[in-house]
Amino acid sequence: MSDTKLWSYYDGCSEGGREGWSQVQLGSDLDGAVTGAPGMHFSFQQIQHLWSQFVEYQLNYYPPYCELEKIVNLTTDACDALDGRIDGVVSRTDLCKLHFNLNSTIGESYSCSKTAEIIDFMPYIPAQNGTVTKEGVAVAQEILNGAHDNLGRRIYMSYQPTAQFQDAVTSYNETTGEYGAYFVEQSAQWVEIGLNLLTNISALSSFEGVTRDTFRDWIATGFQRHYDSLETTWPDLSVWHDAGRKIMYPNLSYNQSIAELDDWYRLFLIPGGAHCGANSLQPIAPWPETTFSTLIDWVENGIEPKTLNGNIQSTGKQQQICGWPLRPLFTNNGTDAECVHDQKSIGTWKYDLDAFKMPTF
Ligand SMILES: [Ca+2]
Repeated sequence: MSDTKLWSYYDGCSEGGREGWSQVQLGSDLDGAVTGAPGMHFSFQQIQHLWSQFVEYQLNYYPPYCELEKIVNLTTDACDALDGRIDGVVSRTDLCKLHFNLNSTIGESYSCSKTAEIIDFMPYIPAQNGTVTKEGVAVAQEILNGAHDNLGRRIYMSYQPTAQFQDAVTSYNETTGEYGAYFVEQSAQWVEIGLNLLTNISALSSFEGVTRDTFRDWIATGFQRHYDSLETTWPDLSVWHDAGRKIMYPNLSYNQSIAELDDWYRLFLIPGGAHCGANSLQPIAPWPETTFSTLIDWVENGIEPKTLNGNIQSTGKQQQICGWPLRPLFTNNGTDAECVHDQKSIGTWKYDLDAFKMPTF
């Protein structure tokens, strides 16, 4: 009888990423896990999906989606070179956040054919033409600023600049020719069923009576009620890690704790990627397609994944993706790729969710 070890792995993305984290946090017997774009922080994520619509409600402006897409494309154009290489890929959204002013997009013209060619999940919207308005930019800016409560304290972070404003999709009234609210269905149901405990299938359909504080309170309620199931932010991974240490390393500095984590945990942010797939708006961006074999090599053969291999689908070329906290930077007219440490950029990824008194790791 041989005593060959049977290895056990997990690989999933989005809700599958959250479920992978759930297994890790519960101390499963997995030897390794790939958890992409995990939908953990569940109570935050669901309410975040409603925030863009609430911004439009508060500012009383419902932009045609084409206007928001134009803002995204102009942002991509303006921030492309900040990473050192003009290739239509914004590899440094952190620098974009630090240096780009959305107001520069006001007055630029946009034109789109009907909805299906913009985004597949949207309701029918006819062809759209116009110019980017200051109202549209105000909506985009408020979304990117992230949710804050009535006193201006932060509730949650937002998407990186150049991300599509999918949560801000508006509906089109064929009778009046006007644009209006379009609720993200899963989140609208979450409020009524997950938080308000209505037993029939219902969904939020109006923001009447809702304030910024309501968003904070929705999150707090969801956090308390679903912490041991959907929230998936249990921070003590010591059972899984089997070394009696906490993931947060509370006695170490941020960069020291990252160095400790490097032994058994890596984070890779994919430049120009979309949610669990390549991004049609940035087609020359790398997408990791061999992550699972990289994990196996790390676990079984001790090959440390300092970078993650990315494949550029449109060209078939390879590009190495930097491991956090290092950030990509191209030099020598875009021909040489580096992974650099940039404390100011790292700072743009850290938030204090001071609207809450509970710990919000
Ligand atoms: Ca670029």
